[in-house]
Amino acid sequence: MDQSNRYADLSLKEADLIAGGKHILCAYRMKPKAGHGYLAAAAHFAAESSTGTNVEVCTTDDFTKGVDALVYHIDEASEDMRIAYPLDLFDRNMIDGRMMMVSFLTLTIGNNQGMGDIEHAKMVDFYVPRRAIELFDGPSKDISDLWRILGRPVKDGGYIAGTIIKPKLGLRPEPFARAAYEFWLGGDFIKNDEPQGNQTFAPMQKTIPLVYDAMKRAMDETGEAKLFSANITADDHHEMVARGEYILRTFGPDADKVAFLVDGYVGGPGMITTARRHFANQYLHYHRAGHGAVTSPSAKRGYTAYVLAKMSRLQGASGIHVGTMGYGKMEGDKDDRACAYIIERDSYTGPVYHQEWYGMKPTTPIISGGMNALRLPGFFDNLGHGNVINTAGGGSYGHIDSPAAGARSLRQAYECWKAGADPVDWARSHYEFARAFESFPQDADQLYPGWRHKLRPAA
Ligand code: CAP
Ligand code: MG
Repeated sequence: MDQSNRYADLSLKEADLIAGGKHILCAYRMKPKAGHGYLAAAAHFAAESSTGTNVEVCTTDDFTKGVDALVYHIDEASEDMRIAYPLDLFDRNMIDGRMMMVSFLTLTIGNNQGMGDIEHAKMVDFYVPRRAIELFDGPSKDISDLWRILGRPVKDGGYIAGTIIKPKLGLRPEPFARAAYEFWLGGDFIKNDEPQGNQTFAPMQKTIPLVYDAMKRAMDETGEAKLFSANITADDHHEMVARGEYILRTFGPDADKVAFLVDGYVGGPGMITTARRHFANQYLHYHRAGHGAVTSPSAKRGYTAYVLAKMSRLQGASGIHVGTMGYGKMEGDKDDRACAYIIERDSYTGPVYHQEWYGMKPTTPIISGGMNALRLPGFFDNLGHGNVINTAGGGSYGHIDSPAAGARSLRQAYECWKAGADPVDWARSHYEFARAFESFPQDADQLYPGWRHKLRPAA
């Protein structure tokens, strides 16, 4: 059934919809199944994403039609389909009237992901009006809170050198805490790896006290504040709360140095909001493990990493992994810097829409995945700044001298980039950075050909 007379209005102007402030706009790459007209398929997509189904129903009244989602732009050649969703479509909390991300997802990336007349559809950008910015939680803490704790300027406080306790799983409490201590002797920030929690071989109630003791000893020895991002991901809201409260009790006077890690893609918006609202005083670290299922360029459905990052800021993530933009081990390329810009700036034009954030706190780009000191200078060149959290697991625990040396090599890489220095020249006067060349020789050969004879002058 062609529903385009109801769920499409190509006379609508995007600028008018934005000026009106009453719609969330979504842009998709959509291809209909063979034999289906583009506009008819798009209209059905909008129907299923708002007030309709595949047939007219007798219960529809004029008010219903007033909250129809409307296709307002299509370009079949580029598979560009844009839909205007009235703000009133989206569910609101009974307790405080706020908007919720699960409603955005269930409508804009819900049933429409499996329709019989749609080959595929993937959201590539969305726009929210000012009222939506006012109604989503947004971050309660941001990187400036971490810089303050680290004794840095709260504006442009710079690079936070971090790691992930590796191996990903298998360390019992004592070796886990030792790994943390050894990194903190040189670095700023440690996160649980995304699957680490309360495994039977490393019960949280044994591991966390030892990690706190390691933090205190490292802070005493270095005279520097240290940060720990503790994983509180769990299916049950009460379990998450119990974990978070236990960790804060254990860290006691240093609880401000604890961030909470949540595996937000697999856990979903509810888990993020549990952490955001129950622990509003803690930095909320959104890990996106699993996102590749929908965000990978090879995925034709779901939404892009850019959309994921933008959604995370609305939900209140203090920081989210945005990939390594082609410099690390995960999929990505230089243009993924847009995922950083949309969450850290107050105004940015993405692939389709310009977005103003009206002062909503920024979400920190968290850079992770196969990074080490050698890969960082090129990364910073591409991004254009170093106001990020970088977590390098292999890049720290794979350094041939020690995790602390790995940490120092990361910071020296950042200082090298800030100084605009040639990394091989810089390595001559920065020992741990030089030793990163020896630690990761394949990277060194690829990134800095001829480094050996420059760094190891003939004896
Ligand atoms: C990195 C990491 C992160 C990935 C996540 C891992 O470890 O801990 O989870 O970076 O990817 O488990 O692979 P390494 P992304 O530093 O040892 O690679 O940040 O793209 O979401
Ligand atoms: Mg990991």
